[in-house]
Amino acid sequence: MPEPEDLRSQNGILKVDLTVRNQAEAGGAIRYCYVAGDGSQSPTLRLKPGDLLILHLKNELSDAKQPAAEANHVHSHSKSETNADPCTSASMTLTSTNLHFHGLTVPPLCHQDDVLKTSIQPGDSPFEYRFRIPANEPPGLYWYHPHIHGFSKVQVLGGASGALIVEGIERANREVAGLPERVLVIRDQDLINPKATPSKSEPVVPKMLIDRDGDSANTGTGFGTPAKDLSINYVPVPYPDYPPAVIKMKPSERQLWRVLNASAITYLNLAVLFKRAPQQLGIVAIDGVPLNHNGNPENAIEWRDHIGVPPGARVEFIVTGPPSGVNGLLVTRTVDTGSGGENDPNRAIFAIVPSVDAPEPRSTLSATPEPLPAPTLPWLGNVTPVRVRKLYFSEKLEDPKNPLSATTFYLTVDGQTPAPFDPNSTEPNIIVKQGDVEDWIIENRSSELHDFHIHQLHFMLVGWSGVPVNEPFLRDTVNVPFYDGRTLQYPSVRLRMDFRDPHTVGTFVYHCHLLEHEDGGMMGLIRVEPAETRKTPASNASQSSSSNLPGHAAGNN
Ligand SMILES: [Cu+2]
Repeated sequence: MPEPEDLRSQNGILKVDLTVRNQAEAGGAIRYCYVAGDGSQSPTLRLKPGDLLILHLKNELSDAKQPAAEANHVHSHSKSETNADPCTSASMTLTSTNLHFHGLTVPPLCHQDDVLKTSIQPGDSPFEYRFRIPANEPPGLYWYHPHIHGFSKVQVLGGASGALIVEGIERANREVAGLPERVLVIRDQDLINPKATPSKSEPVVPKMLIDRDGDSANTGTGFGTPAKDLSINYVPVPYPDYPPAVIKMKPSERQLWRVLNASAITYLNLAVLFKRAPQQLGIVAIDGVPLNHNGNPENAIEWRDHIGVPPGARVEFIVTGPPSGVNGLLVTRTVDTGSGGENDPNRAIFAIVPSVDAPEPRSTLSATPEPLPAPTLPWLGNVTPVRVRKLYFSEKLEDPKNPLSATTFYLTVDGQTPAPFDPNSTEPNIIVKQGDVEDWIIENRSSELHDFHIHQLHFMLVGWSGVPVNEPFLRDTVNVPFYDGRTLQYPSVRLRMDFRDPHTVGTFVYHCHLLEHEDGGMMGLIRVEPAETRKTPASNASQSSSSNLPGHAAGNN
């Protein structure tokens, strides 16, 4: 199993040329990839806090139903029709693309991290992304992927994603200083063998059903046809036999594994097994933020023998490789996605083979790091929220009597009329003042898991279905449990949302990170207004009173 190539900033700058390409495979699946100027595929971008990223993105996507040469020919002809300004284009088609820098607190502006209006077409000249990694960005694993509403799933499922590392995790946590580090990008893709019969080693499961999204439905058994195949650093691990990829490690070596779930819809529940026995994994960071970001050194490592990772999330953990003579296995255990959810069964991802002459991973963390300065803002968990909002995930069948009819996906602010996300709407669902901290209760009224994500900021999980949890760390993506029809109240998460950073000012989105749900409308619009535009004290409490303020910083200026 290869590792993605590293592109590192030098003298405070990382200049990258990426071309996004796609191609139809023999079986009909369409694969997507970022190719860098040096030929590397979907490289890992590595920058230090404060560094400048200058990324030129060239769109060479075709509709991929025809041979590549012919497709290019077509697009060279259509060039003159597609020269709208990419900053205001808002064109959302199969061959449009853009980039979202998932987890980074950079402004939602064109050339930075706007996904509402920014759209690059085939034939456009290379589009420049240009921003600084904020000096206070926590060191850890972030990622980049396209975010064209309606077409996010097809591009990400096809493979359009890559890791971005804000360097210095060893400065935040001495426990990882000097460790070899390994970047593991887990993607999902359409089944390579959709008609295969189950492996003989699997128990027989009920006949495969199709869920509302058109994928293999949750069998509730841990076995059966998965909704999607997985790949690890682009090496597929296909159903039905899951022949694992292979990595070698020096016997009992400690490494930092930096895992990105870049799946479009697949939940992971990772474990490392030696002779079937789950091993202790030392989590040091979640969603790009070290666990001791709250200033508590005792919080530096959280030991677990399995780790749930929803689509879009990241987890970074210390793993000790198997001793000589013992092969290990990275697996994902089954995830119960609910009766309306996809089938995410147990499966192998890669085998770990101990070997004294195993090559070291591509990168090793500094053994003598300078400690990171303490955060300047008070810990989010110690801030009292200025208000509480409630939102809910829901789904509606077009024909309530027919469970196979089309489904509409909603993410609604309580009190507003449920409506799928409207890309033409300029009216935000939520208006917030920069500087505020709010609590959001996100309810799930549907029978499948949803995966709440908001751009531009991190939040803290402070409640789980009404029970305080006060996780002492931050996330940017969180699983919201499904409704099984048996509880008096809908399941929910309570999140402490952090709008204190001035980089959050502007208009951006929150959505379900199961991308077929996002594409289907499970997304909302939020505007964070600069602290100084407070009109009246009353506008704090009411969205409608402030909704007529002129838009700003929405990426269209
Ligand atoms: Cu969802």
